[in-house]
Amino acid sequence: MQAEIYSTWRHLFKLDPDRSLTDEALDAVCLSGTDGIIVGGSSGVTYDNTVELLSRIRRYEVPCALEVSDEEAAVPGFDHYFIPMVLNTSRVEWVIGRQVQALRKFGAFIPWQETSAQGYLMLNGESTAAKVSEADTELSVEEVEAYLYMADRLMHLPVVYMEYSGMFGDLPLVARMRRRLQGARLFYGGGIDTPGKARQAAEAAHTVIVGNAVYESLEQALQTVGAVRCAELL
Ligand code: 1GP
Repeated sequence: MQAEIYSTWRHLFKLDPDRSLTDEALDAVCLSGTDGIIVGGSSGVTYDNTVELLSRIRRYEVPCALEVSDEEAAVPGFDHYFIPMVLNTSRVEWVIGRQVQALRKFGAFIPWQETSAQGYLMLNGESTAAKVSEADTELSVEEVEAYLYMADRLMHLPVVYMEYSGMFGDLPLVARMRRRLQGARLFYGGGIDTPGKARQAAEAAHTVIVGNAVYESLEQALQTVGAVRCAELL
């Protein structure tokens, strides 16, 4: 079996189709040396704004993946597709419900070779994604560990995403969880807005994702690429 495109990705920028980014800023992001770009957002993502962002990113060589959180915004032409499944919610629609609905419509057209599930663990109760999915973010270490075992050992998900979106997370916990994984790749996202935080995250997780900083402090965001490049897993 061929290795997935993301199996060597250490640094990613996440761009939100519902937020505006100037051509200059997009140019800097795409030429930054990042391993890839994930397109995705928690609200306001449509087919049209996703197509528009993809067409702008496609002027560059950087690999580009789509996180499909709404079937309406499933746009062809990306290098890879991630299908999020929220693990720590009691609302089944966010675990498999919406995904099954989408598969009923589009199952026959999905490029399976380029599609991977992501087991999301929402860890910031204040984030839009956690609120929308009604995630139970108040988890003990043992509970986080149990979710990780569920995702990695029982469900064999290829990616587990510790999502702190908007806040810098508990990196020692992230590192500890990464060491538990046998097959899954650990994605970490949340609050990375300096090279120092990027380095810490890259020492803990296989892949680090920088989102908000692109829009709030671009210069610092760009510096996270080099910081991750120099970091080694602890
Ligand atoms: C969001 O995990 C990403 O889905 C990145 O988080 O926006 O806090 O960088 P930030």
